[in-house]
Amino acid sequence: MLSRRNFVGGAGALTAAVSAASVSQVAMAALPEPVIQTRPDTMPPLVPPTGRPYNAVVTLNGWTLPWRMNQGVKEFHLVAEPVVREMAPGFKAHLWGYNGQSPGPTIEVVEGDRVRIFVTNKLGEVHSVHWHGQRLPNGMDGVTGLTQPGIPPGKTFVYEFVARRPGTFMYHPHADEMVQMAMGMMGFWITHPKSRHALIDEVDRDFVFLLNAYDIDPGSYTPKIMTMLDFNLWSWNSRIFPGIDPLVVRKNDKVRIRMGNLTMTNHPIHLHGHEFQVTGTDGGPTPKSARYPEVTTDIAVGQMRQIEFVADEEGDWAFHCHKSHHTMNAMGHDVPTMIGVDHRGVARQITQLIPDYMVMGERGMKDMTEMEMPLPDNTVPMMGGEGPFGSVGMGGMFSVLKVRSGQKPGDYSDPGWFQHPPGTVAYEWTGALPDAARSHAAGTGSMPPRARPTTPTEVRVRKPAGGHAGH
Ligand SMILES: [Cu+2]
Repeated sequence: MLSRRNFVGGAGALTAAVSAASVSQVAMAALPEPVIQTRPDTMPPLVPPTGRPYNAVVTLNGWTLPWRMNQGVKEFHLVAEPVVREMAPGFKAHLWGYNGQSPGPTIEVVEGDRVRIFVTNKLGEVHSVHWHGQRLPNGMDGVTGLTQPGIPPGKTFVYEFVARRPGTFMYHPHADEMVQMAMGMMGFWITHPKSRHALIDEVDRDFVFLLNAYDIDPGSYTPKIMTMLDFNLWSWNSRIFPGIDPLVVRKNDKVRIRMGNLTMTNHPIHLHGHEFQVTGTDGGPTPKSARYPEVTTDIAVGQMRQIEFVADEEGDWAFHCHKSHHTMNAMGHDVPTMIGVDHRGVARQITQLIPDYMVMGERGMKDMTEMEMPLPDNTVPMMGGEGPFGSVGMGGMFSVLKVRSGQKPGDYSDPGWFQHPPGTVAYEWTGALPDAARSHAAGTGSMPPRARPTTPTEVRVRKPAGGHAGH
């Protein structure tokens, strides 16, 4: 279990990795041994064993990179390499990432820390890492060709700077950007404040994840890197629902969620049951006078948004991107609209030729979540996850905020489905249904038409198949 490639087996194993701080002088002169994580589980917060204390974050379906202290410098070792990421149970993608995973591990430091990051390039082409949003010497900014030569395959470069301002940052390649980011290379960086900060509250739970997107044909493993807009997998930390872990909190916890968008489109992220405030952006903490309550915040391309709320309503609350195509998995995007089309006669004729032919979509597409459709190997249905009341007709950028009064402080384990108090679940009306009174007035508009149309018109539209671009 604790092999070199998989020795981050839990909080204990992480601590063992970090205690490399007590190694010999000879070893300290060498590179810190890279820590590799191959599991897609949400790891418990990495409580800092050395350096200044802070309240560690939890990376959704991810982990924090251990470090060692070397004469007052925090040393990390990132390895850029091809990885296999389980995006959901039954579906693995061949991506590029860092230290065994896409996204790479979260890096956590404290304001004022001097940080040294060794980056080893195990890709087949040049690489560099840009520390998105950080104040640092220009030559440490990681832009290939502009501020440094690309890191050649097989070589290791060193980045070193002081984490000057507290906040939430990202890291990603600035070498062959289109390809390397489409392949999943990115990660989160948290700089905790060194002392109490007027604009950075202490919270009980602090979650982080990246919004990313892939175009992987059903049955294949490698993203199509030339895709610009029409992605078919919308993911959080390279996981898609039902593969994304729930965000588990204790009732009345103060919760912070930090989300960074490294896709090619914006994502309006929506939380049910609570109002939150945006308390920080890539630029730093938001002044209190500029905060206001929201239930959705739009995260533009290349942006980070940090939201906070008190989780004071018990239940299983949906938390998702509000672009409905982004809560779909592969195969949900390029199908003609069949609503209202009666194709029973055609179906009968086709069935004589193709016995397995299925009529789909004429009542909507939710039926497809229950249909036993043969799927190619290595893919997931376009939507679906089994809830306590049946299929949840969504995939992609969707998870659940689970608020429980019985959850122990620091316990992130899944408490199961919410047990609703009697009489608090929507129910079927079985009484009589009176006819609704309907208005038949067409309305007048702001100006009367010059003449009445002589023939009544009803537009009948059948959407053409294909040619569906962008979301
Ligand atoms: Cu979205």
